[in-house]
Amino acid sequence: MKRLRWVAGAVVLAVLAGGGVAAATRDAPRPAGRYVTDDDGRALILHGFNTASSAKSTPDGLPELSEADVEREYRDMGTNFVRFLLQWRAVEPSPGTYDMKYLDKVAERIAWYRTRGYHVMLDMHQDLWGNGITPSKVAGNGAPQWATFMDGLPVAAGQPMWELYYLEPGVIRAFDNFWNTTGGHPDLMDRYARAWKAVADRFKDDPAVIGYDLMNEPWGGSVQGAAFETGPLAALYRKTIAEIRSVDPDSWIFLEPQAVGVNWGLPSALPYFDDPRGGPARIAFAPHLYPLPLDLGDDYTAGSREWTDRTLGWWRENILRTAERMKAPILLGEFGLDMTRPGAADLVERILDLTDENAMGRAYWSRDPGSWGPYDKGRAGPLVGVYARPYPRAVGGVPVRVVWDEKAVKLTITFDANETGPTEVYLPAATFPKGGEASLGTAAWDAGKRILTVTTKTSGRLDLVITPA
Ligand code: IDC
Repeated sequence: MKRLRWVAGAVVLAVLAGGGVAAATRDAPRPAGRYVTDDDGRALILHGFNTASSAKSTPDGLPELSEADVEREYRDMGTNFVRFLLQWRAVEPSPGTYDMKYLDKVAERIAWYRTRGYHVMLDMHQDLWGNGITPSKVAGNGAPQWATFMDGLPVAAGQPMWELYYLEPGVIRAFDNFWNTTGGHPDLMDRYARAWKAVADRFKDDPAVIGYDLMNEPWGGSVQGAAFETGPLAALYRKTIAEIRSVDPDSWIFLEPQAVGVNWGLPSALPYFDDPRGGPARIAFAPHLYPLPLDLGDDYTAGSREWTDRTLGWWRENILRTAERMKAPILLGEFGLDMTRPGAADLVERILDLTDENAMGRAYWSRDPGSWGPYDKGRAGPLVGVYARPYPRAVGGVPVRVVWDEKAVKLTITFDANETGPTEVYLPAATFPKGGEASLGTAAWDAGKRILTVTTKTSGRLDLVITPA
């Protein structure tokens, strides 16, 4: 039965993706060649976690997280990035009133990351619109109650997967009212954009905050696909970009496509967005990746592994094509699965290889304790070993590709050097117990942080090879 379901799902996906696949073989796009950069202009390879799903349901909207948790994460995996969940309900508890105490508590958590050299992206998270969706056990989160208008339409409880609630009339109506498809609530998108202005105003000078992910997994309600992405979603993004830029010219703005379909590898229609900042644009594309066979309950094994690998190929081609249109660097904002299932560690490695080969950043879903996360009941699970992987955190040039050859214990970073600064490489204890040696330039090893800083010549294409010391 399960097998039948994924076969059916895969066939639907193949038919839907047909156009994209054909186009992909005709003119495969080249890797994005655009990067999120730090203040010196070095390209950043962002490697980290979504933190955390718990923020969806805590009364104060903060994730269940301590500074010791951040310390442990760095010690165990050397991450340099966090996609930190915010909740609109906590930012703006009543219309036009922004909760500065909440933002101060967020700032306190950002400081835990800042002292350890992390970059923080703030993610205005939502699933199924908001906590005000009834019945409450459907796991809606994000939007405040005052912005939730279901117009008396029902939501049937007891769906087998949380995503299926997106198809319930009450949830669809809440979105239709937000996008003002109904014509009844022209103010809600402006409120959302101004809530972002308040957040940006609070964090614009925090050096650890790299940018803002404007909306998690946008859902169009009764307007779907290209009509949604080029219509109401693009309108919301333009409004929000303008509000943010009125106070913060420098932070990166991360835009997500419609989640349904694109998460499975289908093309997105998200258009190019102008960045009114003066200077090079700082707009990035931040899609998610959840292959359909796994969504349908299969594992990364046998026939479903083959379909999942095809999905990864489509996803890559379609994401690169959209990023090319948007002239934007790419961050994989979410991927993840139950790590206790067969093949799970292989899939995570495969996705880390894919993002390395295209020098994209990535954030695993999620940092929460449990079978998906790195730790369960306080103990490190299989994800920790896979995620503790050598990678260049910052590159003094434009990365072309990163290849981690685990068998040969060799990390190769190909990049076009520029004058932005040294390249910093994280080297985990398991594979580089005494640190690393660099094939080029001069290297300095920080044993405490497990970072090799390599200064190379400042121009030309380089293959920097790191092997164990
Ligand atoms: C999931 C949580 C789960 C929760 C559900 C609804 O893991 O505990 O019940 O959200 O709030 C996404 C979403 C992300 C999901 C994640 C995994 O962005 O919020 O978290 N996922 O299902 N998109 C695809 C998968």
